[in-house]
Amino acid sequence: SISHDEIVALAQVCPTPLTLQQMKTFATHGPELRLKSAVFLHKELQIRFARAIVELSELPIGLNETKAVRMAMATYTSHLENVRKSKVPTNMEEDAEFTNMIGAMKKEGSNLVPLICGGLQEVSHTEEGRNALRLQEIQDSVNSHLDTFFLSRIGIRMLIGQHSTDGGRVKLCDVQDIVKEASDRASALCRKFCGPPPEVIVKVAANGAAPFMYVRSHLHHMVFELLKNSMQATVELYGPNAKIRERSACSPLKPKMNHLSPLIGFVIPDIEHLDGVTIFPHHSHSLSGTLPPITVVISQGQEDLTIKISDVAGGVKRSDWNRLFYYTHTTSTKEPPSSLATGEFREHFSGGGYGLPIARLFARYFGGEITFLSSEGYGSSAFIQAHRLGRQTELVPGHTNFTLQPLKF
Ligand code: W6P
Repeated sequence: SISHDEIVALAQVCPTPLTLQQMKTFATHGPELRLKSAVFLHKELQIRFARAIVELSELPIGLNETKAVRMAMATYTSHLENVRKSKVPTNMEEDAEFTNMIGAMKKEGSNLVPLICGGLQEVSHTEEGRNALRLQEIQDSVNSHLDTFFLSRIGIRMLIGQHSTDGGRVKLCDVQDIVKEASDRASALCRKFCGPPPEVIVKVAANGAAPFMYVRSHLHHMVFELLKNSMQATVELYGPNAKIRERSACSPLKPKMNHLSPLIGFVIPDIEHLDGVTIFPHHSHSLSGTLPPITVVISQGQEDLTIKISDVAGGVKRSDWNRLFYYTHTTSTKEPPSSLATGEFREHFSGGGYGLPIARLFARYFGGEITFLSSEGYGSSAFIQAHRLGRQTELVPGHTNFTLQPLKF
């Protein structure tokens, strides 16, 4: 089997990032390119597995020593060994075999995110870990190490998926349809665990419907995670069990200033009488329990597709913004009912709060970004931005030169 030194040496070989367009070409131009793709992957996957193993071995505050991370390292090591001892495909039959093998590896690696985040939970519950994570610098370091590893993982899974899915996973996307699907899924989860969901109003700019090449599941995940968060925040503020109602019930002239009401009209009651000032959300939302909607705007320009997702759920204070993207973050402020403390609820709403950091990695993987902003005391907006043209290379940790490398076919 492969030695530690051999893994470290392999990890030092520079990975070769592909562009969306190159991935598309590989997957859609017949048997000859398919074989080239297999040959490329045979070499490239070894490098990327090796890098991923080294990244796992370097996880700080003892995370690398946890059972979960050791299991992940063992999985990747076995994948690396199996690719290494497999034959470089020279015909379609051998390619089929190779494709089966790497497809099985992708399957085996499916639960790695919850596995490793479980390891992080474990560390954070030890006295040492808890103390370490209290320091912002350590928290940030853990987070950026995990970002690096999970980004590598996205790249590996993308390459495998692209080779083993008919026609590849890079496709022209109907963004409006993706938003609709993500919105339906988020609404159903919200209804199940938080309460009746707010309406989602989708606006498509004139150019928003232009052709857009991307990986549908990546975009879906980004929109879904952000909508879920906006919905949960909206329901917690305005829904049937909202805390705000208790506050609204007290005299508007004596607001509790220790926690500023998100309803400006409540803190400064007379503002409603000012000409030209629109107050939204209105008092009535908090009094009647109706939910202010979430707004999604889809637009495209020369370079970017942007999806802006806005709620009026009171906002998040700026010192908490970073925390939204921590793997240790729990999105829920209140304890979940104990019957819901595990499983699907936890996965989506409390303690399983790694949906947002992973969503941001999906955006970054092809050179995009997720930016969170908040008008504190009013609401939040998140921007998903993705390059339109598919010329952007993958972001692959360890690859320092991000300019396009010509691939010879
Ligand atoms: C909030 C908290 C949050 C996180 C992510 C996206 C939107 C929102 N809105 O209040």
